[in-house]
Amino acid sequence: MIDRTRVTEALRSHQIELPSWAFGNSGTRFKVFSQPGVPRNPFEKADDAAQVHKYTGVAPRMAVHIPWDKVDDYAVLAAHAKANGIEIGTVNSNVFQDDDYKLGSVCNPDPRVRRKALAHLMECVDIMDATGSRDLKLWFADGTNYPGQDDIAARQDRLAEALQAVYDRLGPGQRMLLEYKFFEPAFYATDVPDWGTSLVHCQALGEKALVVVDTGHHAPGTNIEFIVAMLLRAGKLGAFDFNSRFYADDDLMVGAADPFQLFRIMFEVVKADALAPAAGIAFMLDQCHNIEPKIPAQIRSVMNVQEATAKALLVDTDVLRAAQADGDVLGANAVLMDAYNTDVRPLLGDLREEQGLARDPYRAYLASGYAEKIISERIGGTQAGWGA
Ligand code: RM4
Ligand code: MN
Repeated sequence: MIDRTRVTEALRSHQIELPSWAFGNSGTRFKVFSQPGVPRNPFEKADDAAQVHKYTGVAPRMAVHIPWDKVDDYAVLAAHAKANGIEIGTVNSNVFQDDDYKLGSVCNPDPRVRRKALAHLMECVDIMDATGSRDLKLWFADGTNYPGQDDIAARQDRLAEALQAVYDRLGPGQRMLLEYKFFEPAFYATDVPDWGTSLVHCQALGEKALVVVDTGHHAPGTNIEFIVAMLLRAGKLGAFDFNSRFYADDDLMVGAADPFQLFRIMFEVVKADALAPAAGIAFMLDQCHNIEPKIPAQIRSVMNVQEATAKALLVDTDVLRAAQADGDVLGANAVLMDAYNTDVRPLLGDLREEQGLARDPYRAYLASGYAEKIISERIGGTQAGWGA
């Protein structure tokens, strides 16, 4: 029997972090389509992120990306977020949008470029000190396009050296999260292409270094929940970057391409009792909304994660374990599918209502008039976007 109180309590404690860049203009290398009302600075991004939290009740943090979210005083930005009911979350470094980084950042063969990249990573830790952020997220576009272009092993040594320097700079309570991506922008050998590479570096560094699983950063057909189970088992899962993709990394809304996969991932998390904030896993969205309106897309994404999580919590693990022990292949599979096929929207609606929220955050936001308000108010200035 499923204990409904346990399910709702778990859902209430689950938190999802929003990416500041989801609120700015974005696109492909072919075209960025601008949308009216898009934020012009990190403060307005925080205002929009706060709307997502206001209607969902489970998204109390916004991650920032440096330099896209560069401000003069990060404590002021943190205070602005706080006044709107949210906090500044993970600090994302950006060592991929400078001409100097053509051949890589911390893995670059040129020591001058490596020093420049490292200085940026250190600056990100300074920002964490000012915002009170716990996590530094590292994603490197480093890699090579042609065999022989650079020495694969030497690049790993340079990477390890930079990671160690950042690790040593972390203050108490701060962590670093190393993200992997199998290809793009590098097309031959990415320097952190997979969870194995990330894990090896994190294990060498110590307990403050953890792996990030970006769901869009795997080859088609990869069993992501297996990776999640392995990292949880090793105590090395630090965060998720949720999104979905049909082909390459497109940062589509999480749960849009494969809600069943998202359920399977969340089931591993639930089984490991790793849902609550105390477990130390940051459940972040890493998405861009190129053609759809941004705030509603973030709300929809949060709802998608909640729905997958609710279904994962509904798996009758006692019955499942018994079926597994009996070697009842179909019975065990049916337990999982029963949970997955449950319509959890009424349950989530009840939960929101108990918290004084609308049953459907998406519709409540649309009816609120906020979208019309920002379109009329945010006139002039430069809209935030990639590289801004
Ligand atoms: C990268 C990676 C990072 C994100 C940037 C915007 O592909 O996923 O997590 O910060 O994109
Ligand atoms: Mn990511």
